[in-house]
Amino acid sequence: MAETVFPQAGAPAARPGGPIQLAGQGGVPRLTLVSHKLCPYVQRVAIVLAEKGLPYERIYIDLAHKPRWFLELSPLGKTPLLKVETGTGDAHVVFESAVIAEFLEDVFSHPMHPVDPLARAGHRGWVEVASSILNGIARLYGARDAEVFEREWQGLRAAFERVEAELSQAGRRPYFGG
Ligand SMILES: N[C@@H](CCC(=O)N[C@@H](CS)C(=O)NCC(=O)O)C(=O)O
Repeated sequence: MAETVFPQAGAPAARPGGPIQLAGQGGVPRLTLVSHKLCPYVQRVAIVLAEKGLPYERIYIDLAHKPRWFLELSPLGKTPLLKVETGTGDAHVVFESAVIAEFLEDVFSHPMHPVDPLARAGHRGWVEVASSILNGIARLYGARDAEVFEREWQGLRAAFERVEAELSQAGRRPYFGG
């Protein structure tokens, strides 16, 4: 199944303009997000695409029956993947949600990271914390007994408290970048 996702009305217009130029780009590349309906890591990429106002194609796969073409493209067999076709016809695949987000940040306008290197490093660190929370949620859903569920729940609670404490610092609401 595939759908085309257009930027919301009022979203910033997409254009190349990040700190790094895509070789042979020839305009805005065609983007395809290979997705699974329940995957929160896919949503991380979808949020960055929406924030940057980038149109893209979204393809859904069944992770219980991974298509051969997907396994050939994805070294880890995981969603999301971002297919990037440049104006000159070159096709590339970027994998790992945080890496895809960094790629979009590098290449497109409307930066989401702060410019200051220390603040930027801090943002990247918290992205890792978010990944660890998402992994914890998956373990919670998959808990086989009450003991494991309780342990995972306690771990998540502590992690969310840590995030809340960080977010309560001046200039951090509603998002890490204010
Ligand atoms: N570190 C990866 C995690 C992605 C991930 O775990 N995706 C899950 C779906 S939400 C997946 O594809 N699982 C299939 C599998 O592990 O076989 C990322 O950030 O992209």
